[in-house]
Order: sequence, then C-alpha cells, then structure tokens
Amino acid sequence: MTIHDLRTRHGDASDGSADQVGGRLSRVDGPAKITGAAKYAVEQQLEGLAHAVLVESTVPAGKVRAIDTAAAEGAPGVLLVLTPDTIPPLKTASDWFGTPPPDVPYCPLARDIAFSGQHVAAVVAESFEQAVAAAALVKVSYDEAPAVADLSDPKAGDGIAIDMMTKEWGEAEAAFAAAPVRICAAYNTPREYQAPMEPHGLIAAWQGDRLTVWEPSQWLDGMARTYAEWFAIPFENVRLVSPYIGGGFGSKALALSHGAVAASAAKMLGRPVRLVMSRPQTFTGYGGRAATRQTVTLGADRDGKIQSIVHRGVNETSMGGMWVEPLGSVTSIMYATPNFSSKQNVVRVNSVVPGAMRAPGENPSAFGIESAIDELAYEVGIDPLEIRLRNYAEQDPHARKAWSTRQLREAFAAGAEAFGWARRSPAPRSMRDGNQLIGWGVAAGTYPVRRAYGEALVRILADGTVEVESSSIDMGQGTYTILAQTAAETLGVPADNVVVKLGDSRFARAGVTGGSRLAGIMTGAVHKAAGAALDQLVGLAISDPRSPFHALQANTLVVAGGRVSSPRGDGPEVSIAELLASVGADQIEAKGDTMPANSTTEDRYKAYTTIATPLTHTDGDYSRHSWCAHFIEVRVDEDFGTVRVSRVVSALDSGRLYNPKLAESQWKGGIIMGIGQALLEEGIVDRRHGRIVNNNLADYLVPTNADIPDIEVISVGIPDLHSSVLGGKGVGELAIVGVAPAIANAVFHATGKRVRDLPITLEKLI
Ligand code: MCN
Ligand code: MOS
Repeated sequence: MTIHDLRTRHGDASDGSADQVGGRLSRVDGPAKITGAAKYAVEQQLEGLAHAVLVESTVPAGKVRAIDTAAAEGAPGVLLVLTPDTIPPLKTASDWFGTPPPDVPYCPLARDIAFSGQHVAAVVAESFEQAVAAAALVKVSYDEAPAVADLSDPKAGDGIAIDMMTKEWGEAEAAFAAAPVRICAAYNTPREYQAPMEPHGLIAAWQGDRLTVWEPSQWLDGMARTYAEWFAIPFENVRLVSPYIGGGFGSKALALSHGAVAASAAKMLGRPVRLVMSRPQTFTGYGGRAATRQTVTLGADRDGKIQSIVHRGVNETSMGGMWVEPLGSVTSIMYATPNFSSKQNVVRVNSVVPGAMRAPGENPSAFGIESAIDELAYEVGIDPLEIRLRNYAEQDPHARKAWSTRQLREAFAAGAEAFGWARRSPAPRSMRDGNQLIGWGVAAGTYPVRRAYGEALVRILADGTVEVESSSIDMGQGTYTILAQTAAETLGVPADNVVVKLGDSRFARAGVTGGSRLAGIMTGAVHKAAGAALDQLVGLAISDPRSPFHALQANTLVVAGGRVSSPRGDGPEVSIAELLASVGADQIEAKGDTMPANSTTEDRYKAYTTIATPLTHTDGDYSRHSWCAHFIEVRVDEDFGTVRVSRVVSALDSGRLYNPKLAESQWKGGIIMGIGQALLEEGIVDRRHGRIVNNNLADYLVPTNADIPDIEVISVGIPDLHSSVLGGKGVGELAIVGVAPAIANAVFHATGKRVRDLPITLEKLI
C-alpha cells in the first residue's frame, strides 16, 4: 500500500507495516525516555550554572510598598537579587497574533499586584538550595487592595460582553417561548490545571548578543520571537532547544515572565541561569482552564426535536489579560436547530490569566450542551442515544456548509454495539449490583480541524540512513514516530533507518503545537520534503553516468526496503548507500513545506511565529471537525455517594490514523483526563486571600491507575483529504471532549440526581 492509496478501513490502517503511515510502530523516542538517555531542558549540564528562585506575591491585589533584600543579599552563595527596581527594563513583545506591541517597557517582576502568586522578586545563587534559602529572606510589604476572588464573588458582576462570540440565527427566544417542552439549566466548571509531570523551567545562556534557551516548549518559533522582542535582538539570535517535554497540555506554548527573569539574570551575571518552578508556582506561573458558567435552554417538540437553543456563557479572565474560553463552540454545531442564540461574557477576577488546556472551549461547551440534551431526553422520555440521532446535524448548522466528513452516526452505532447500550434499562436507579447503583451515560464530543503550515528538511546520508529535521515538538503525542513513518513510507526505507530530530529552533520552521494540528501539518510537510529528496535520488540514479542505472535509460526507479531497482526488475538492485557511493554523493537534502508557492520570507515568519493563520476549519466549501461518542458506566455507592467509572467505550472519528497505536493512546489519555475533570479536579480558591489552596499534586487530585477502568476505543474515521495532506484529522484533544457530561449523565441514570457543577463529588450526591 502506498501513501496515496487510502483503502484504509475506518482510517485504521492496522494492516500497514510499522514502516508505513498507518502502521502500529511503537514510540521511537520510548527507549531514550525509559533508559534516562533523554535529556530534558533543565537537565543540561553547563559550566558556571547559577540558580534562580522566584519570590511571589502573597496578596491578590494592591501594590508592592517595599522589598527588603538586605538579608537575602548577605546570605551564602547569593549572586543577585532582582526586584522591579533592579531588573533592567525589557521591550514589550507582540502577542501571539503578532500585533505590534505598545512602545512601553516590560518588567517581568511586578509592582502592581493583580493576583496572588505573581512574581515580585527573584534570587540567584550558586546553588539551588542557597537560592531557595535566600528567597525566603526577601521581605515584601504590600498596600493591599480589595480583590475579586472568583466568579462567585459578589463584586464580580456580569463582566464584559464579547460580541465576537455571539452566534445567532432564527428567533431563538420566541421559539423557546413557544416550544411545548422546555429545559433550562446552569452548568458550571471550576478552575482546572494542566499539571504536566515536568514543571515549567528553563536554562538561559548568553554568548554576546546571542541567547540560547533550553526550555520545554510547544512552540519554539513563537517563543524565540518573544525572547527576541523582549531583548531587542534579531530573531535569528535566539535559539530555543526542547527535544523532550514532560507534557504540556497547552501550558507550554508561550514564553512567560519567569523566562524573562531567568534570561535577564543570565545576561546580568554573564553566566547561564537555571530557573525551575516549584509545583505550587506552576499553578500561578501559567493559568489553567478558566472557571466557566453556562445557561443552556432547549425548546423542543414532544418527540424530542429541538426547536431552539439559547445559550449564555461566562468565563473568568484576569484583571489585565484577556482569555476567552469559547463556550458556544459545541453548542452551535452539534445539533440541528432552526433557532439559535449564543452569547458570552468574561468576568475579570484577581487571578493569573487563564490559558489553553486540552480542548479549550469545546471541553466546557460540551459539558453544557451534552448535559442539557440528556435532560431533554428524560423530560420527553426518549433514549439519550435516540434523541441525539433525532437531532443529528446533517451539515454545519452555523457555517451552513457540508461536513468534510462526520462519522458521528457511525460512532454512535459502533460505541453502542460494543458497550451493549441496547441492554440499558431506561429509568434512573433501575440498575444495581448490591449496594452499587449502576448508571449508563452517553455523550458526544467534537474538535475542529485546525490547519496551518509546516516545513521540514529531509536528508539522505551516505550510509543510506535518513534524517528528518523540524522545529516542531513531541510532548508525548508521537510526533517523532509518525514523522519517521512518513519519511520511511515516502522514501521506501525502513522506519528504523530514519532519525527524526525535533525541538530546535534552528531546524526547519513550525508553528504552534496547539489545537491538535501538528500531526496533520507535519506529516504533510515531511511527505513533501521526502518526496523531493526521493526525486533527487532517482534523478541522480538515472542521469549520472557513473550510476549503475544509467545504461537502463529508465525514466523512473523503485525504492523499497532501502534498495533501489528498476520498475520491471530488469536492471541492477543496489542499496541507497551503494547508489550514493557510485555517483560520489555524500548526501541528498531537500526541504519541503506546505506554504502557498509564492510565499515571501515575511509570510513565512508570520506563519510560524504567530497564530495569525488564514486557514480556518470552515475555509472553502467544508466544515472540518473530528467527532466522538463516549459510552460510560459508573457505579455509585448508595451509602457513601462515591462514584467509580467502571467501563468506557468510545468510538472516534479522527479521519485516517497515521499510527493507530499512538492515536489510541492519545484518545485514552484524553478520556482519562476527562474522568479526572468529571470526578476529581478543582482549583479551590481561598476567598479571603484570593489564593489557590490546593496548588500541589497531593491536594489537586488527578486520576491514578486505580481510578481508571479498561477503556475501549474504536476508530470509525475515514480519510478526509479536505482536512490534511494525508487524510487525518485531529486526535490530541478530541477524546477529552464529552467525557465529563457522559459521566454526569451516567451518574443521573444511576442515582436520579443531576449534578451540574463539576467535579461530581460525593457531597453533591448525598
Ligand atoms: N495521530 C494519528 N492520526 C491522526 C492524527 C494524530 O495517529 N490523524 C496521532 C499521532 O501519534 C500524533 C498524535 O496523535 O502525534 C497527536 O496529533 P494531533 O492531534 O495532530 O495533535 P498535536 O500533535 O498537535 O498535539 C497537540 C495536542 C494538544 S493541543 C494537547 S493540549 C495535548 C495533546 O496533543 N497535550 C498532550 N496530547 C498530549 N499528549 C501528551 N502525552 N502530552 C500532552 O501534553
Ligand atoms: Mo492544546 S490546549 O491546544 O496545547
């Protein structure tokens, strides 16, 4: 099977060998990680390394009155104490759209406090322990001001209307008023945190006006641009290195103020500086998922057909920054409705600006609409799966365009079959096992196909091995592996002979790894670069008089298993290494990218260092999304109200899968995170101090093995060439979407109690 041959059953080309796209090759970076050979950013051993530790505000609002650094400066090993007064001013950098910044200085240490945990000072010392000890001696006094702790603070108000988010068609309010069946409920999600295993941190080192930063990064080119702008040096002078990343989940795409502090300290000292956040600091160093509130009202016929959806959403943002969590994103596309209205506000609170966390927008959006349609199902007495099919959207109801592919019906069918949904007894509290109430819930999920551009370099070396280079990254999704497969298949070499090098901003450019777009972009770019390298190789073999194929006068050759031969098998057969040796070439190198042909250098810089990309998911004639259906069983202890997820079957449409083994792993990871969101995760705010109290992995609960049952994932995708070069759609974020409502729906089925506030903890059930 070739790369152009898309006869893959349900996009799951498990018949493909590991050397091909679609094969189940195990992670090629796995052995390095397991044996400890993989070096993470802050593990670099550099001569003269100094250690920085941050001092953070203990009040949520007000001004720093004074910082007494005397004791810290006199402490053993201390090299430098940085405060807003002693750190040299930087330039303000542009935002991620590349908007030209205001010409005002930027200070990464704050005098004006907008949240508890804001960086106010930093201590740099010879050793990490000395820096920690001295940081404790820095005395900061504040003029405290009243703070808005969170969304439920009476001072929070209704917030600011984000008109851009308004989506409306028909007469939603009137149709709701006229509908025979009406559902109206509020759904809330708390602050949640990415909590990757590897905390934020970096090493910064200067050589003259050149800066090297070893830092875990989901976006080398974007972060390099920010560092360059802060320090007013050319983009080319910044090198970001991030070959291995211990998870990001959205939290590692941007250069943050702690990075500016470390790079400033390194510059001042003329020594490399390492700064690693403590686990508590990671909770305020970058914002987690914003807390959200939604009201969903559904007007329907008695047979469950939706006539109107009115949706209002609110998310929290910070005092100075703007984060919009698009709450109407699933609401507006999942079901067909003639009348629709969705609006959103944001409310400013004294917190760090919230940020991207696996499926921002879609995730809380699905909790609202997928809970509400379940409520409607019980109201009209129709099976929750059947009601979803009755309201199936045959085209994108908002964009009014055909779906590129939407295998959601197939997902419902395959999931229901594997789960045994037909055996469900409809009434709440009607299924039990001893004192455990059993509940079966279903919910759908979706994530848009975000597309952008990518670039790759492919090099065939003299010994026949192949190198692939890209400044894109692998934080655990499988980029190394799928790019090795793509190059192997395109060139006709074993995947074992391909070395993929990622995570260095000096390599061929790539944009942000966010929005589940990297696999589609980079398989396309590598396919193109490898195709160009293959053309060069075959061209040489045919045209060079020294080549064993020269006399054949063939117009093409076949490369398979790393060996070159004529299509009819009538000539010589040599290895790639032998061919290169015969023509005296020590390597072949080709770059490939997916940018439009006439792109300028400026276009490229913009495409890779900003997110101002013109390729929306509804560009052209189609609306492109991945889809899924989750079927979940819970067991609720009738006496204690404890909820356990005992079975998960999910059927998912991500188009063609580049590597089913890795896609399944991604999907399961998303589902596990969804189980955490449903039952455990919640940033608890101490309203007196505007502080997250459970800012550590003992108190901020994430699921462990004992919380997770067997999870069955089924691929129902078909190749979607409107979505990517090779026919895949997004995988990374899809599966978290819809898990929490499926669990809430299962809990209702088990107990008769509807929980509309995540997480579903036992006190909400008894
Ligand atoms: N894949 C596939 N077939 C497809 C698409 C993808 O087999 N059609 C597989 C590949 O192994 C690919 C992976 O799925 O490497 C993810 O591809 P994609 O959906 O394009 O997502 P990205 O590579 O852009 O990864 C980012 C995405 C996001 S946005 C978050 S958040 C997230 C996620 O991936 N964070 C993760 N998955 C994560 N997984 C780990 N281990 N750690 C994180 O921090
Ligand atoms: Mo993912 S939250 O888009 O990095």
